[in-house]
Amino acid sequence: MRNSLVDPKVLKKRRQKLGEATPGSAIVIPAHPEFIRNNDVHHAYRQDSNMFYFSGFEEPESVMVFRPGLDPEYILFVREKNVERETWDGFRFGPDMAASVFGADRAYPVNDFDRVMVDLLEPVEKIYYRLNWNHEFDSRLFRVLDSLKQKRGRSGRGYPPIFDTTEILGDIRLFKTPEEIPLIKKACEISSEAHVAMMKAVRPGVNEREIYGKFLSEIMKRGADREAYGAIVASGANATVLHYRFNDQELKKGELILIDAGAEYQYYAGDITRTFPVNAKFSKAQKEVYEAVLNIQKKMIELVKPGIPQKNMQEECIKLVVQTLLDLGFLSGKASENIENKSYQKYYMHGVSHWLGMDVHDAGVYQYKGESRKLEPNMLFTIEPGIYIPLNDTKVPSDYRGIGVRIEDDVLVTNMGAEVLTTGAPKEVSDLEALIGKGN
Ligand SMILES: [Mn+2]
Repeated sequence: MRNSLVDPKVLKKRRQKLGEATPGSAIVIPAHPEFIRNNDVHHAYRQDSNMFYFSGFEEPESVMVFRPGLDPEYILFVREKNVERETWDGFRFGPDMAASVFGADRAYPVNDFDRVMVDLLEPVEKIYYRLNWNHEFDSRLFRVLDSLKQKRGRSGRGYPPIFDTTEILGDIRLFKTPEEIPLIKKACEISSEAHVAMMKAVRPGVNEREIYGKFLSEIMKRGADREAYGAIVASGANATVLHYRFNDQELKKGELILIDAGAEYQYYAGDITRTFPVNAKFSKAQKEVYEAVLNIQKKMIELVKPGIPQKNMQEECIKLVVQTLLDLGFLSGKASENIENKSYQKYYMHGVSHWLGMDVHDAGVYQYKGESRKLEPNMLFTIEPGIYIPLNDTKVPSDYRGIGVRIEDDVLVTNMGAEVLTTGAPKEVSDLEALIGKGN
């Protein structure tokens, strides 16, 4: 007998919160699609974050339906038990066990979805469903809606309206609960420790790919399920390519290496970037840029406290980056003009922060009732300023060209300010220089 990874009482509380926000409706969340038809190869399956957050159910092909206030209120559609298929694909709960383990009022075989769903939707006024996300399921739901319309006949009710779930579910997931925070801390801790291991492994002559392999091995060793996103291991001027994904160059003496990598632990993502010299010693130019970015990052962390509009983070970051670029002599003129004409975008062109959680770019809106969302306790996000100097930028002295620095930590808003969850990965120059290349 297997258990739910998440305490069913916790799942129930999450659904209650969902019900308060969606009276008179049915919320429909399908499992993440299974991409096994691709060359007959099975890929590691990960449940859809919303499905997992509200149901805890990890099997593919399943669907959760929640009808706040109605009976049955919480319904699961799951694969039937099948001895032969289970020999191939592993254990299945089946409807009866799924209902009792995961606390559903009713559970049906997913093959009965079309038929049962018409009856389940009959009394609701509206549906919450994420359209254009899972196309196969879209078609399935539309078929059900057609049957429903026919069943309703000329009652004047017709199709129920469909509302997008993104905001309403994101609004719940945005606030991390006491059960989530230890898992998030663990994901951050595993990620931090793997970064330290990579620092120790970095030296001239090693390939980016080997460092990436080190990361995967270190996070797996510590119980991670997978990497939380495709890691970036970028040495030299590769670091100025924001979404560098080749990870195949040899590390060279005199270059920096930028590593953006995070572990996923029980569905929670860590997201860390560190930048440091391949040969354990920053050059004068590298150190200047690095310490400038570190300074910006620390000032941004100090800004974090409840009540601050989220958009202030980006605005403050741009101000700090522009001042830094003026100090370095890479930009000229007035700070306000450079902010106005966006000249800084040549050196800094991405967002400084994103929500973090079960998804690396986690659910949750940034605008709320037409205004920037204000920070509140238990929100979790990254702070990741960077400066990237193009290799061919003849406006800057040659020893600065091709330097790319980003420093990223994961930050939880507390009642007082911020708790940095990724302090296990050093970022001070002296700490880095003492660690790099010191492994076997
Ligand atoms: Mn990030």
